[in-house]
Order: sequence, then C-alpha cells, then structure tokens
Amino acid sequence: MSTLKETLRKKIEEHRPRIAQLTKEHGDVKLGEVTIAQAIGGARGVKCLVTDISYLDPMEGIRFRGKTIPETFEALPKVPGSDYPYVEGFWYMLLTGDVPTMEQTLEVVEDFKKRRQVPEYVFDLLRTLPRDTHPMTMFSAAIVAMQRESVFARNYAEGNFNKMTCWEEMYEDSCNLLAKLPVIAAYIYRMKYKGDTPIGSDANLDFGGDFAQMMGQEKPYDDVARMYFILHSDHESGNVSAHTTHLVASALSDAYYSLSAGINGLAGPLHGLANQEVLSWTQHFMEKLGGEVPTKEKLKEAIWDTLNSGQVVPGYGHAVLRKTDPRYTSQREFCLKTPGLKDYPLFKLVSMIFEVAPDILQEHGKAKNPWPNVDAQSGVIQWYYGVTEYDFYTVLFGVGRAIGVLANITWDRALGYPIERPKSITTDMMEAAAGIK
Ligand code: HAX
Repeated sequence: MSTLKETLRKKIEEHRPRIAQLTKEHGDVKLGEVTIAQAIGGARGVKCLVTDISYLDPMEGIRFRGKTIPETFEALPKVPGSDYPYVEGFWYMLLTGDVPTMEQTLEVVEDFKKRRQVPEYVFDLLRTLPRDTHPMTMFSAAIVAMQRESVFARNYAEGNFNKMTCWEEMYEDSCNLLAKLPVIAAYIYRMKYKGDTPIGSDANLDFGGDFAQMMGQEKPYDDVARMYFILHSDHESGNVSAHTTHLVASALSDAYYSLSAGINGLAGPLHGLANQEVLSWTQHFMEKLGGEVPTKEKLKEAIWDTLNSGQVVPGYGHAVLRKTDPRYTSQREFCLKTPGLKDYPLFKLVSMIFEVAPDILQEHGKAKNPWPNVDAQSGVIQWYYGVTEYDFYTVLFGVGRAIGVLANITWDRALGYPIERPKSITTDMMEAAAGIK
C-alpha cells in the first residue's frame, strides 16, 4: 500500500465525522439566500458546493490546501536541477493537505510511471478521427474511450459497490487516468501538428519532464509544463470544468465519464478556450498593426474596437475574482525572469494590454472585474517555446485541470456526497415571488 493512499485513508477517516456532525446536528444553518438575479444569472455566488482542495478568495485569488501559489511552489519538493516542483508531489498535497517529503513524492513518481501505459486502442481511435478535429474533442474522446478500464465501473457491475470503500476505486481510476494524460496530450500534438511523429514516454522522467520530452521540447519547457499544470489545476469547485466533473461523478459515473464531461466544459470560449482566443486576438492585433508592438494610443483604439463590436476582451474579467489573477502574476514573473521572454515582442504587447485594458474596461462599465485572468498570459509562454498551434492550448489546460478535479471527485466519494439535484422554478413563480403577477 502506498504512503499516499494510506495517508489519504487516515485523512478521510478523520474527516467523515465532521461532515456527519454538520449534516445531522447543524443541517438547518443557513449559508446564504438565493435571489432572482442569482437564479437567472448562473448561480453566481450561491454557496452550495463544498470542497477542501482549494478556495478562491475574490481579492486574494486561489489557495491550494490553504497555500497561495508562491507558498505552494516554495513548499513542494523540486525536481533536481529545476525551479519548479514535481506535479506528483502536488497531487499528494491536493489529496491529503500535507506537503510530501521528497521520499513520499518519489514514491508517487514511481507509481505514476507504472500507470502511464496508454491502451493501443486509444491511439487507434485518435488516428481514425479527421485530422482537423479540434484537439479538445480528441482529448475528451480519448478519455471517455478508456472508460472500459474503470476499476470502479467493473466493481459496481459485479455487485461489489460499497459506499465506505468506493473512494479507493475512484482513487485508482484517478491515478490511472492522470498518469496517462501527458502521453495522450503529447500524442495528439505530435500526430496533429508535427507530421505524425509521436515520441514515446521516457521511464526515467517525471510527469512534467516526460511531457516536455514527448512534445519534442528541450529544457526549460519541462519547468514550463510543471508550472502550467500546477497553476491550472484547481480553482475551487464552482467553475464549469470542476462543477461538471463533480456533477457527473455525483451520479456514480466513474472518473473517465466525469473527467471527459469536465473537459468538454473547459472547451468553451468563456472558460478554458479563452487562452486560445487571447492569443489569436493578440496576434491579430500585431498583424493589423504591421507586426510591430503598437503605441498605447493604437492599442486603446483597438481594444475599444473590440468592445464596440460587441466582443469581450479575452483574458480579462472573472466570475469570482475582483483583482489580477495570481496565476496571471505567476506566469508574468516567469516571463520577467526568463532571458529572451522578457523582451519578446508578444510579451511586451501582453504587458501593454495589462497597462491599458483595465482602465478601458472600467470606463466601458460592464465587466465586474476589469483585471486579467490566467488566460491572458499563458499563450505567450507557449508561443515563445515554439508551441504556436494555439488550438492545442486548452488541452494543456485540461491536463492541469484534471489534477484538481480528480482530487475533488475522489474526496466526493470518500465523504459520500449524494447525487446533485438543485431545484428549478418557472418564470411565473419568479414573477409571483417578485409580486408582479
Ligand atoms: N470584455 C468585455 N465585456 C466583459 C468582459 C470582458 N473581458 N468580461 C465581462 N464582460 C461583460 C459581460 O459580457 C457582461 O455583459 P452583459 O451584461 O452585456 O451580458 C458584463 O460584463 C457582466 O459580466 P461579469 O459579471 O463581469 O462577468 P461574468 O461573471 O458574467 O463572466 C467571464 C465572467 C470570465 C466569462 C467574462 O469576464 C468574460 O467573458 N471574459 C472574457 C473571456 C475570458 O477571459 N474567459 C476566461 C475566464 C477564466 C477562466 O475560466 N478560464 O478558464
């Protein structure tokens, strides 16, 4: 039995009585009220989901298991010769809330290596899809195609479902799935964009290092991958990809069905796809302005053109955050400390947008948050390292997001959270409640 699984078991057993006590003894305590605006407006701010994996403060940004992004990077064991931590150690931390030692981290690294092998039929499936299929469709299809591997589904079908122990099967499915995602993502990339030249996995490398190697990238892209996957992992549980994964899992669907559904939500332009949109929008600007970094005046004009034509400024605004996303700041700091990137024209333009867009969005007066989110900064780093096929960017986001949502659904099973079923009402009922009918 691995240290991670045993530690997780202990944490689950300690946590269960807390949820039981809250439900049984304090179940009537109100956490808030729901207004008509919230019912119509996508349940914004309605406190009706529970997760301990991460928490998003509107002003401070994300904390993973109580740690800010800089604290997370600082605390976790680093890959020798690298500035960023092992993704596997981060997985340990998200699941247990504990910072693993190097030894505990390396145990997960070795465990994941054993789970990496992707069934051949997944590659066959990917090869049958038309090459112009969006890579998110390929990614989601590959995940759901592996559903036949689910330990949970097999156990359930054999009549062995046990509410107290079914988290273990979710844990096994989640580890099996997560370990394979870098292989699948890199395969899609090399098949679709690099003349069908997939590169095999290297058994000596960790999650981030192996992904970089399979992408055909040199150092420091391994650190870019580790940073990127950790930053994109979790943003509490109300965002579309996390909520969808949780919702589907609440029907006792297994990790494969649930993650594939969450990935489909991530593919929306208001969510994960925004990072592809930011880059095409920024590139388009540069092209329109003759390939040069524009003056601030020209840039202001172009941003107003975007708004006046009824489009959103991609990479700006957020449903919860009300300040600059610390995930944006973290990637900006990476650019500022990386020779070459700091003076890269595209980064200069992204920095200039940061200087002018918040004031314009404030003057425009619609967006509740005029500050940049994670997606405003991520594409430029990929572009700099030669990953210029921007419709692939959301797949990178998806590999990262899987870490958070799979940790969440493992805990959902452990705490026995029931099938999700909010109540809907009719327009007539709302009008009656408002006293206008
Ligand atoms: N540019 C222009 N208008 C914007 C805007 C932006 N960046 N952000 C919000 N608005 C507008 C909205 O369209 C809305 O207009 P209407 O009243 O006409 O419908 C109004 O401002 C109020 O919206 P809001 O309450 O501030 O924002 P929401 O919670 O409804 O939506 C979004 C949050 C992130 C979807 C939104 O800010 C947006 O569309 N941003 C651009 C796309 C983007 O960057 N998405 C990625 C978000 C991060 C993420 O999830 N990554 O995965």
